[in-house]
Amino acid sequence: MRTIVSAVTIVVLLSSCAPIGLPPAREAGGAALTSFAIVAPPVEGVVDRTRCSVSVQVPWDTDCTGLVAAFTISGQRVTVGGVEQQSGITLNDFSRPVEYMVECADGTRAAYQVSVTVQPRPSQQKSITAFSFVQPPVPAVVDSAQHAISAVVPRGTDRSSLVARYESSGISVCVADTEQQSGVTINDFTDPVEYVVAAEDGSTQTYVVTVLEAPSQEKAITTFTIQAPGTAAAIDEENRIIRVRVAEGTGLASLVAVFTTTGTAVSVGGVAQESGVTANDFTSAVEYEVRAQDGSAAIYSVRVADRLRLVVNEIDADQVGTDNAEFIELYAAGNVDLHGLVLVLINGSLAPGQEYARIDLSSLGEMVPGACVVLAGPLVPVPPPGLKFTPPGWELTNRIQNGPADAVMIWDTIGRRPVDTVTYAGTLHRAVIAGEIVELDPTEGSAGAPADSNSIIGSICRSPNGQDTGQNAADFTFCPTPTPGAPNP
Ligand SMILES: [Ca+2]
Ligand SMILES: [Ca+2]
Ligand SMILES: [Ca+2]
Repeated sequence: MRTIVSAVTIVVLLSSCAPIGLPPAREAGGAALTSFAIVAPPVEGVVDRTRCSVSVQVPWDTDCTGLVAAFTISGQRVTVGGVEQQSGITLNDFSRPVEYMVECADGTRAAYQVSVTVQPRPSQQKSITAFSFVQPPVPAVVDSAQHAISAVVPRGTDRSSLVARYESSGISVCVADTEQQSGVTINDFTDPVEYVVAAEDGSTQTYVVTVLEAPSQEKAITTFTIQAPGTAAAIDEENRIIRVRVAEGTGLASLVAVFTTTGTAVSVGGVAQESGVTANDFTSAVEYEVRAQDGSAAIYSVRVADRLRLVVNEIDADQVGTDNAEFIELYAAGNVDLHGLVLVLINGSLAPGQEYARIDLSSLGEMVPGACVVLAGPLVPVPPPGLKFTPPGWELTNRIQNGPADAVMIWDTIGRRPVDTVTYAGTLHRAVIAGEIVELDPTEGSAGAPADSNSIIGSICRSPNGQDTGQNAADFTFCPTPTPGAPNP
């Protein structure tokens, strides 16, 4: 019986909050912890009277082994482990949950579990871990040790208005007190920019962002001429060949070039070149090396010629009956670069004579001494090593006028002067080449080459082969056997 009474008493005494280790119970009987705070550091606790618990969060650097609590109760007294507590005075070790037992005069009790948790230490992280630019999309190098960020943007980029995209472990990033938004905020990177990263703990780290413009790759020769009479030049930028014509008879062994360049230095055979000063031997092609700011180099081949040793060697303008196998044979007496040369056909029935066809020889490359090129349609066989070239439209008949007084001219579009002219079946002392306002004399000497024939097989040919005395009447004859691609008889 006594055992039963004791059990009932215990149940009544603990009718409010249950002791630690048992499920929480609702308050009853008036015993309650009504407020709870830690004195130093001063932190208010949260009292849950339903669960009979108190939770307190103290700063990360608080030593919880000896804290004083200030509290109020509804009841007579409070004990911890049997020790009566005095608000604002009694020290306790809160490194583990502490049970505050509130007792009323009537014997009812409530056990409150006080849990003090230490807030995590605020992060000190304040790194920039990635950095790039949005437009142009250029990555930057982040030097974590030096807190330096560097990027090279393409030449011509406006560095005064760039948007950076970055990743940071801090809580904020500022540039001159302006909080940054990755991928949004515009800054002027003309000079180095300081990015200040703030950590959660209030500390900061400055990164210096330096953006440089890529060095120039420019290394072009933009103008070129030679200090000599009658000079004309053409720069073939695609192939980096500069073709220069000087007056016939000009010595090539020591000529001074005048040029402009987008590079930083020009040299020939390792010798620095000064425009208008340095002389070179242009007897053969001279290689100009142009160095760019970025260190890269380009080589321009400069070819200077005082005359081009190319002649019209044979013309078959007229075949028996329909003219379906016309051809013009060109012969090189020296090395000839055909780029810039055209063959112009001139109608001598007008006064002055007028260009009626033009064949660009540029695509035929270079000829060696003794080589020949035959401009002909499909019915003209050209034995090797002769080179055949069929101009557009030459699969048709009647491409070459038969005279009287018609002419063909090799025209140098770079030097704007004739290389060789042949008037046949008469003379033509005045002709205008399309694009040129001057009248030219296609007849070398007082008489031209002979006429071709519509009734006899044959051609108009230089004889001996390739001979050029400057007198077409003397150099040409009527050959009864055409020899396209082969030496004339
Ligand atoms: Ca003809
Ligand atoms: Ca004919
Ligand atoms: Ca021939």
